[in-house]
Amino acid sequence: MSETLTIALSKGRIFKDTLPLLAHAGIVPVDDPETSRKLILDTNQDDVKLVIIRATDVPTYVEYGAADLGVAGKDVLMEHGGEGLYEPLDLKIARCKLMVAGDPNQPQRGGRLRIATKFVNSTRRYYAAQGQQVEIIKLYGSMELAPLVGLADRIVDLVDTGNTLRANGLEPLEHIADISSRLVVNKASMKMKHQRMKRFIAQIAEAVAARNAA
Ligand code: PRT
Ligand code: MG
Repeated sequence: MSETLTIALSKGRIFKDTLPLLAHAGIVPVDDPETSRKLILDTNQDDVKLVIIRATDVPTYVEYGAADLGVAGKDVLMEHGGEGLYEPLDLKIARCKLMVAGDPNQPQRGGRLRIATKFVNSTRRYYAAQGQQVEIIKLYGSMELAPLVGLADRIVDLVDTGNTLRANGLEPLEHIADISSRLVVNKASMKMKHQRMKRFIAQIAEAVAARNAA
């Protein structure tokens, strides 16, 4: 009897960078999510399916067992809170940094520093650890705009090359965390499908090691 595995992935860079790791475990999707409208993708293995969802929804699907496993950025996991999940493996893909950014020459408004971000929880924790009282403004995207139009003094966002910041006259100012994507695992699945899950995680771990040795 073979146990099925459902793996939650988001489109874009996480899907692209996870594909070679899955291939190492002998798993190849039948459809391409960038061109297919299917949300459940079959693979070459009858007992493995991929569900394609928003990056921020991956921890929720895995926590509730709608997927046995998933791949999520550490930024997303820090916001979600990791209690309901196992996080057995750093995949070392989709790497970037969570940073405070702004225009260092912009005159400070009086009062509390205002920070625009979609990473509200991580931002609150970061400034609380510094003992600094800040006002956090939740945005869902295009954070770089906020300082330009006087909505905020600073932003907290992911930075890779720094090109997006530079293009908007902003600079990285403070490093909050190094980010990479993690394999996350449903706790019940880990018990109920132990052998299958263990084998899959070992294969992915091997792929990560091989990739980073190359
Ligand atoms: O786009 P959507 O709203 O659907 O979801 P998402 O933005 O969460 O997904 P996606 O696929 O864009 O990102 C998935 C994961 O990739 C994130 O959760 C991170 O863990 C990781 N990652 C790695 C990044 C970046 N690098 C990155 N550079 N996610 C986003 N960016 C963005 C950043 O927000 C900024 O707008 O790219 C811009 C900065 O890039 P540079 O190179 O100009 O510095
Ligand atoms: Mg995006």
